[in-house]
Amino acid sequence: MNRSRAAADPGRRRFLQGSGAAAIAGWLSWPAVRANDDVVLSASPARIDLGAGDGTDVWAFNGAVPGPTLRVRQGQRLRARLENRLDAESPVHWHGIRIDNAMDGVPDVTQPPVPPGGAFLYDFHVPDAGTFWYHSHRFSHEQVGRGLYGLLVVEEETPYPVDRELTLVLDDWRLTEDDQIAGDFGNLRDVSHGGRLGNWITVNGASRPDIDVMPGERLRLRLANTANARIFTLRVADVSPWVIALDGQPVTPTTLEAGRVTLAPGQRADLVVDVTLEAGARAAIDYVHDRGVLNVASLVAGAGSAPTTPREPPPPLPRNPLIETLELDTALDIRLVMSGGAMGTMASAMFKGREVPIRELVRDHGMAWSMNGVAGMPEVPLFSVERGRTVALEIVNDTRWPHAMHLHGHHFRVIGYNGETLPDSPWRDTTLMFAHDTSRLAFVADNPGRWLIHCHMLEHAAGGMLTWFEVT
Ligand SMILES: [Cu+2]
Repeated sequence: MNRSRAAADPGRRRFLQGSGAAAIAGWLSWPAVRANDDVVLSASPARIDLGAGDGTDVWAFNGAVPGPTLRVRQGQRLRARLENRLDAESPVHWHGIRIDNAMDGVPDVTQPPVPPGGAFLYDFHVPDAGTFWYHSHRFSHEQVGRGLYGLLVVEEETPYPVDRELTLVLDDWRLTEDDQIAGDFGNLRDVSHGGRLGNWITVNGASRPDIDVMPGERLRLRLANTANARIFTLRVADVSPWVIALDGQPVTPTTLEAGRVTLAPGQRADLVVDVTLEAGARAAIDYVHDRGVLNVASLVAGAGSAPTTPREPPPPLPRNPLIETLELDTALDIRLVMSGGAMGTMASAMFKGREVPIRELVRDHGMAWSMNGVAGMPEVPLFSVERGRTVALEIVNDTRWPHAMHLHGHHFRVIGYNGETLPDSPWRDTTLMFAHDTSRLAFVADNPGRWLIHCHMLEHAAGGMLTWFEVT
């Protein structure tokens, strides 16, 4: 198989993956930074071992992929200085943090892009406890795809009652036959179809890692999907996980249906797992997809004689200080129609103030999607809303593709899907929508500033699927 075939046929290499599972040395010493003091995030090229061969050239924060896990206590202040040692502009976006607008990391919207050799100090309070992440927000489809991301863990004021917690950061790489990142970022096929799907899946930068656990212990697993486009449905076998939070926001603890949780790009889930395994037994964490099942990691029980029966259900996490009361009677009603993509019906879209036919959009501008008829970042906001008002945002997916819609600066509830009312769906910052579906979101616009709405399948955003709103 030559290099171009590997890129064109992501499935092939993926199934070649995992001739031997590697134990991660020093799993617990994964670089974590307690962010009480100032943190430096240095973005630079690095060579790391993804378990694919002799090493892969990536772009990394502090030389590692994922970058360091930043840990900060809820309500405290995080000061992180980005030092850009790349040959490209690279800001940092703090995904899911209800942040001061000036710190949101969107170039030309909330800050100037950080040039090569430049630096920027991100300095903000973290209002919500939970599992969040940070990543580049300039040419994200390339920069995140090359490895510029890490986790941000905001700890509850009172420690949650588990014995230990583990972070599991999933990624999907497109590697060539010589184990390097395929350079075909933003190619038209990826942009107009399902995004950049890779051929090498990693958990914490490793292929099929064995994760050491102790019989009888209770774990909190913090899962994050940092892939450009792959939707991960994960099955955690042989232990019965509970979900306690989604996208950083607490949910009523419930057992996972069929042991599965689906994470669209950008989404996170916090699970509680009781290690009901005998010493030496394994619990597989599998990626369930339409062509089968792929093991991506395993929990491996070490020696011990602790009880292996499940404990009582885990307690709920304390609520975060979101405004949860939605005033739907007086809400600002907004409709957002997404069009375009392969096999779509979009004939043209507005681009930089001009109506442009689809062929020209694609050929000359790399645009394949529109939102309310506009491809790419519009000059005027989708809507402007006074602070404190509820927004009801109906998103119509008039395309043949799923999308992972992400709002900056706010969490929302999906209050309806295809006309069905959803009375208690969780608070999220990213929601997965399937082809031709309509989703109704609602949130209180309580964070002043200019905020993006975009698809977190990063090729879709690069190909036009983004817009913005303003809270005044
Ligand atoms: Cu999309």
